[in-house]
Amino acid sequence: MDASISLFELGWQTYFQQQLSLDDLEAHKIARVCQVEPSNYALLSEQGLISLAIQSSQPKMTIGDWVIVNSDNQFVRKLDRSALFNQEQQLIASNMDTVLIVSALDDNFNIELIKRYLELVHDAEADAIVVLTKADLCDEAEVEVKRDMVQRLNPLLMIETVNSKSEASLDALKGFFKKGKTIAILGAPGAGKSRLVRSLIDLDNAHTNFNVAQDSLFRLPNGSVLLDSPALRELQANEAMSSVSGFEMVAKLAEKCRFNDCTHTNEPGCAVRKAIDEGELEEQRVQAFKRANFSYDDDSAARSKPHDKFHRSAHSDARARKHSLTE
Ligand SMILES: Nc1nc2c(ncn2[C@@H]2O[C@H](COP(=O)(O)OP(=O)(O)OP(=O)(O)O)[C@@H](O)[C@H]2O)c(=O)[nH]1
Ligand SMILES: [Mg+2]
Ligand SMILES: [Zn+2]
Repeated sequence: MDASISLFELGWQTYFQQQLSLDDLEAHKIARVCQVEPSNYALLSEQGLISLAIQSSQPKMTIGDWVIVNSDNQFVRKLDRSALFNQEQQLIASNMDTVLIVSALDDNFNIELIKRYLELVHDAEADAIVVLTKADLCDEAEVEVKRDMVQRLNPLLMIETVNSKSEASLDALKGFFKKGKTIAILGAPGAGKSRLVRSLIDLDNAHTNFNVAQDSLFRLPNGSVLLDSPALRELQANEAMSSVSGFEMVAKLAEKCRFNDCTHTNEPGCAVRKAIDEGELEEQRVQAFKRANFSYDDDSAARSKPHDKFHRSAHSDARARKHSLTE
């Protein structure tokens, strides 16, 4: 354990500072959950690693949470969160400022999955940056088309294109990592997440991680913190799987439609409509499939109207307030 660790290096921000009482400042310790085990939490603090037994009297906590403990390392309280990923009552990660949504530009490019990840990030009340990887595997025109497709989801969305042949493309991203920011990553298997992290982490710096078993918090350049955990990896993989399998189902049915260019709206002999009518397929899935496949030609509605939800999210008052405190 690195003894010289400061709260700021762990991602501490004004938003949390403002929740402290005089007692906290004089007698208590501040720590951040970096690992959740079956019977205890591992907490990182300026005083080192703390093991906190999980008790039913405590609120449920997750990786990223800030916790106040007393001088005997007993739980005092959990600080309010600035962001939270949770699914079906399961807490997955908290207090991440920015989530990188990583997607490859090659044949695995999946606009529907990017959209789904954006929804998760929006619900978590964090900011999203879409990182499109493997630009070296597509020609420039294709990169532009795919990039536009993502931008259409939200005109204010930050998008960075990177490729492993040119480290220069990472500079824009690196510039974004500010001291005290906590970053998380979402992306399908093979999207290039590990490669991205490897190129972002300062390998010359021996203190890249916080030396905790099963590291969940890593140091990024400029003093930001990368939050990673098994639960987060499970979440991103599940989303990727359901997105792909849902699409495959629609694609398989579409092969059985009478017309090759069937739009699955009202054509006779449409196998997709039949499956919907018989309750075997959700209309939503089909709409998603169409958006992902035909959005250049026949989804003009989506083109002229940015996705309401993401659009709103960019202007959310609560978030504006929260972030203005941390700047
Ligand atoms: N050509 C090219 N290959 C890349 C790029 N980024 C990643 N790759 C390759 O894609 C493969 C998968 O990359 P990873 O970084 O392991 O992907 P990941 O998202 O961490 O995958 P999982 O850990 O399985 O979820 C590796 O063979 C990388 O070398 C890129 O920009 N260009
Ligand atoms: Mg990986
Ligand atoms: Zn059809």
